[in-house]
Amino acid sequence: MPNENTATIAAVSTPPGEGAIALVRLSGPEAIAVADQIFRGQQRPSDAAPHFQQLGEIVQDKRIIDQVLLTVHRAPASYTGEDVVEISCHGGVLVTARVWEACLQAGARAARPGEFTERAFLNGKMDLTQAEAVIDLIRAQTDLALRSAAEQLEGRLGEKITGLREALVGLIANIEAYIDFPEDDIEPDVGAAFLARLDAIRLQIDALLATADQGRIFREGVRVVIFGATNAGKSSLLNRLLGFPRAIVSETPGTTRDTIEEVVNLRGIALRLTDTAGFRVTETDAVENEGIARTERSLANADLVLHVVDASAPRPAHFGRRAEEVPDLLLLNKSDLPEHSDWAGSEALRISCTSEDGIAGLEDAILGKISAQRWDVLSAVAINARHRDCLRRALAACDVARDAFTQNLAPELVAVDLRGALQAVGEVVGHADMEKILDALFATFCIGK
Ligand SMILES: Nc1nc2c(ncn2[C@@H]2O[C@H](COP(=O)(O)OP(=O)(O)OP(=O)(O)O)[C@@H](O)[C@H]2O)c(=O)[nH]1
Ligand SMILES: [Mg+2]
Repeated sequence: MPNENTATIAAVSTPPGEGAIALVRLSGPEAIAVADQIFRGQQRPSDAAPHFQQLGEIVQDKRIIDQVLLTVHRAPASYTGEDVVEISCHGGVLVTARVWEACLQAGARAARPGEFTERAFLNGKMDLTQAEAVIDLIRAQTDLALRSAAEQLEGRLGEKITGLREALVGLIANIEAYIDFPEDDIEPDVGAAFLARLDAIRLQIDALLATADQGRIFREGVRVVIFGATNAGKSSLLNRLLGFPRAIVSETPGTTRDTIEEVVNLRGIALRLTDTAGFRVTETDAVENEGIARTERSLANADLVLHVVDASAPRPAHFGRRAEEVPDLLLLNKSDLPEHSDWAGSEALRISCTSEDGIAGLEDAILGKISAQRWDVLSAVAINARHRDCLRRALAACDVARDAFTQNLAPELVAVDLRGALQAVGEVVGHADMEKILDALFATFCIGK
């Protein structure tokens, strides 16, 4: 029984359903031998030149299953770093399943989700951030998300992490020199230089941590919550921005009782729009109270709030009640009707969901608000929740190291904390081979005494 991680695996790599072609992929030491058993063409796969396609047939129990194109990639020059065989067959659901089953019968086992990419990582073909980027790339819903994932796949985040690790290793080497020579006190200017380097590292980690919101926004979209009194036209606005009648609109106040969420692509940026139950002050039934509780929860997690009011009606009693910690846009809706005198002189955007007046201006205003945030929507490096966890631990360890150093604690203690930081930073890219890098670096490191 071959080891779990070295077994030859097979999977249908294209999505299920009917298509012109489908791809069945094999990876592992026996991939080419499996292909030899089931493929009949001019050349046996084991004799075929790598990366060239050849036409042939998949045969099982002497019956032809399909005519296919087959490509052999030999280790390590393949996606997974192992021998890989790719079979492009016709895209019928049944045909594809039969080709895949033929692979299994010839000795491969069914691949788990993500197992090809996992092997690429295990074989050093990519770091963990790149493996994660493959998933993001597949799931990207907007151009920006796609670009961010593509840049991560190229290793931009990985490079930044490598830079951080090298800087930390340099610092550790520096401090360990004093462990080896305990009779030497750390001179003040050396100490100041050490702190400056440590602070530079802390700043870099901080800058990466600041991209976490941006990463969430790339992956999930900007959370935009439509809020306001009942009947103000919130659901009408959701429908207008979506371009189709998703939510029920009616003149009865309290129409929307639950939150409704939809994603729109606003010029390349995904907006996760939430329509909420309207706010009213009078005591209402339990369902409506639950709806309002949900509204409050949505508001608590919002990146941007669109506060809709009916401009033809007086200013509602709750108006201005919300604390302003989340950026919001005040929208005077129903601008097609005569405006109530309460709104005279207001600078707020005037829109009409009925006539569509002001909607283009609203889109500009939403994009303006988004670009004014800390998120730099045009810089594509962005971390995910796992990276954030590692980097937070790294930053905390650097802070402890800094305190230990400024309190003149033993250099061993400082080194332990810095190693902790190095370990945590390394986890971002999936490295734990700290000793190896340290050894390599120490080999070239001159104590200079
Ligand atoms: N004249 C005019 N009427 C509008 C406009 N926008 C919405 N309405 C009307 O206002 C009423 C309420 O609209 P909704 O979109 O259901 O309002 P809502 O804020 O979602 O209301 P609740 O879900 O009850 O909180 C409906 O009769 C809409 O047709 C507008 O721009 N102009
Ligand atoms: Mg509504």
